[in-house]
Amino acid sequence: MGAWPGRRADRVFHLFLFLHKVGLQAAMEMCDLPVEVITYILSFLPIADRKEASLVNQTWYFAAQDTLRQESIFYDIPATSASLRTIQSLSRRHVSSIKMTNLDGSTISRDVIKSVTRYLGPHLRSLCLHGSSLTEANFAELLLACPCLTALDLSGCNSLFMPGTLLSKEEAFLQAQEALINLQELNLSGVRYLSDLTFNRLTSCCPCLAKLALARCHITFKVDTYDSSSNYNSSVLLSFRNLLQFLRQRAGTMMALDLSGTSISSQAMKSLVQVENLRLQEMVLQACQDLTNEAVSILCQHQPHLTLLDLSGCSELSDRAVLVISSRLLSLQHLFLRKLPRATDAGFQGISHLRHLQRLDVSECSLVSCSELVKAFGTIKGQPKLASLNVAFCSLLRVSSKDNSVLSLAESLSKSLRVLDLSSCVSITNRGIQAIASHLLHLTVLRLAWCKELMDWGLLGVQEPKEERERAREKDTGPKFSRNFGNMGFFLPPPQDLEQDTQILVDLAKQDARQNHQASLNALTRLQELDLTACVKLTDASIAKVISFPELRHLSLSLVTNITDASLTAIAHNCRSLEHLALSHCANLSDKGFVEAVGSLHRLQHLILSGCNQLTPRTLKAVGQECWQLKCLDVSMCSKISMTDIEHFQSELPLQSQTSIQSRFVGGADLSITL
Ligand SMILES: *[C@@H]1O[C@H](CO)[C@@H](O)[C@H](O)[C@H]1NC(C)=O
Ligand SMILES: *[C@@H]1O[C@H](CO)[C@@H](O)[C@H](O)[C@H]1NC(C)=O
Ligand SMILES: *[C@@H]1O[C@H](CO)[C@@H](O)[C@H](O)[C@H]1NC(C)=O
Ligand SMILES: *[C@@H]1O[C@H](CO)[C@@H](O)[C@H](O)[C@H]1NC(C)=O
Ligand SMILES: CC(=O)N[C@H]1CO[C@H](CO)[C@@H](O)[C@@H]1O
Repeated sequence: MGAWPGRRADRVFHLFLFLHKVGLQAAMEMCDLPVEVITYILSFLPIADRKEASLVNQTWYFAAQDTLRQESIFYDIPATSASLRTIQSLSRRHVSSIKMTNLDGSTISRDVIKSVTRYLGPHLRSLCLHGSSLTEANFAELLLACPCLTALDLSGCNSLFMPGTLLSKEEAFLQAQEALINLQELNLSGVRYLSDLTFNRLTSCCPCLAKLALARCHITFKVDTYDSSSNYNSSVLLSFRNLLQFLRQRAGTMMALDLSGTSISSQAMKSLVQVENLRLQEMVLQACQDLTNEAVSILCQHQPHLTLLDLSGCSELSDRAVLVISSRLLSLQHLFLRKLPRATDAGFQGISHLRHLQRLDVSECSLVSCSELVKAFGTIKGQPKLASLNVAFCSLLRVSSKDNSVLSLAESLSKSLRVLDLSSCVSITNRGIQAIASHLLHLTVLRLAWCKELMDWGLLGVQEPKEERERAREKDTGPKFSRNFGNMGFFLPPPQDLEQDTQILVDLAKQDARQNHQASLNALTRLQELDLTACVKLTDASIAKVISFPELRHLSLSLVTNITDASLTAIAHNCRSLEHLALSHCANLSDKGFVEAVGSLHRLQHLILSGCNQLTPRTLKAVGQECWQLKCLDVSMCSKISMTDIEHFQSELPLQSQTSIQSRFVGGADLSITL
């Protein structure tokens, strides 16, 4: 109970912080605002804050409920007895989307299902049962109670399909027909026992189906060589022929298909995309190992209206596929091309033609260089819509002297970009970061892990210190750089003599004006996630100063080994929304820092401290006392914390707490024994 005042103060603090931001100091001073006003104010807050605010007192609870109801939030309901009370309280909110994963045959699972059918069923629109061991009886009970379902996720529900009798009884079939009449989305991913027969029975209850996921289902793509007539209604196999037949019947309504992890061939693709009247908007084909450039080309030719395409992990694809996409799919809004080991920069030359693109993921394409890609996006004309760009781990380092692609990227996407992942783009320089901080003011997520060249002056938004420039020059035995070089490189400098190259010097002069933009990272006031993992050159000088973001939820400074308690306490004080904090191998952090910091970090859910060797049970104690919402604590490899300390910490946690603790190799345990 003693904890309550602090908790409440923290919540109120957040609201006040927000009020302050929107300039409503006057409102702050008035204690009793009308509910309508509180509702209005809360509607500006992120969902997590609203949930928190709803716990302050009754007035705030009602105010927050009104705003929460309007959102489609997925509520996670684990199969535990603690859920039973939650379910009852959720019923008052008319919750429409829930996730009940891993239900099994236990009494508690059955109670949870009963409770859901009773309290939530009438309002449910979206029901996820991923990985549950349901019986047909459980399933029928749930369906019967949910007359308004529009989305049903049965992914991994193998026990439901294994007997092969699903909906074979007429009564069950008629009930399902009634319950699923409005169903638009069906997820059957990972169901190993799906057969033509069960698939046909289930889908025939869903006349409005528009989105179908069959990822990792065992679909037989072989065109039947013998007896072709009897092969539709197989009770043991799910055949491509049957699926094709289904698509022919539903061509007018089907809009999205997920066939990830299947062995779809060019031949099969050809038949699929040419189904008469089929106009797909979304196609997901992750990790289809047999998918060829030819198949992608056929897809692009016959389904030019796609707005979402995911070909991540299709290892056969090369530049040809990527070029076809950017020349044909001009309506694309979301393109995911992660992990294409054969794709190179040449494939992405036309990518800026995709004017409607909102999200692009090309991470982990190991032959693609992030500077080239960044350049392609810097040339977008008109009003780009790109909101999310992920070029993480595009590791090929290609550096060009005139390269100011980060600046042009930042300038051209300044209005649209929200998410930028440059993890492991080791060629990004301090000037590049300053360009980001000057222009991309809408960023909510910025990932710069392993960008090892980043230094304090880059984050602080100041000129490169003279000594460093000189030290760098001394180190360079070969070529000399022009005096201004430190000001121009957005990527690392090339090994060539710039002073010989008059053209470059002219360019330099032109750019000078633009380069006066020097903002501190702190200008990105909307950041919710910042990853600086392994930016090893950063120290307290920048970290303690610039990491001050009221909405920051995720922060990683793991392997930023030089930071000390000064950074930790400053961050705790300036980023009170933190939920995930990773500080592994920050060995200079001490108990003193944590004892002080955790007092401001009441929202922490995940705290990663592995390899912080100075920490003792004092830190555990402070964390246990202050971080009530902690779900995961990692103190692996902390040599001064023993297994006994951890057991003690666990025993002090409240009973209903579900904190999981990672503690491998604690207390300097001998690896050979613990392994
Ligand atoms: C609810 O809490 C807020 C913030 O602490 C306070 O201003 C308000 O008076 C409280 N309302 C009631 C009814 O206690
Ligand atoms: C289907 O379920 C899987 C989980 O197995 C999930 O990863 C996937 O995103 C879901 N697909 C859709 C379209 O909801
Ligand atoms: C499968 O069998 C059912 C009844 O057994 C029949 O109504 C349906 O038309 C068959 N489907 C196909 C595609 O032949
Ligand atoms: C960071 O710490 C290492 C030793 O841990 C030291 O060698 C290095 O000079 C420090 N770097 C800075 C920028 O302080
Ligand atoms: C800034 C600072 O205190 N750095 C120290 C971090 O820890 C290493 C070794 O533990 C010291 O060498 C550094 O001086």
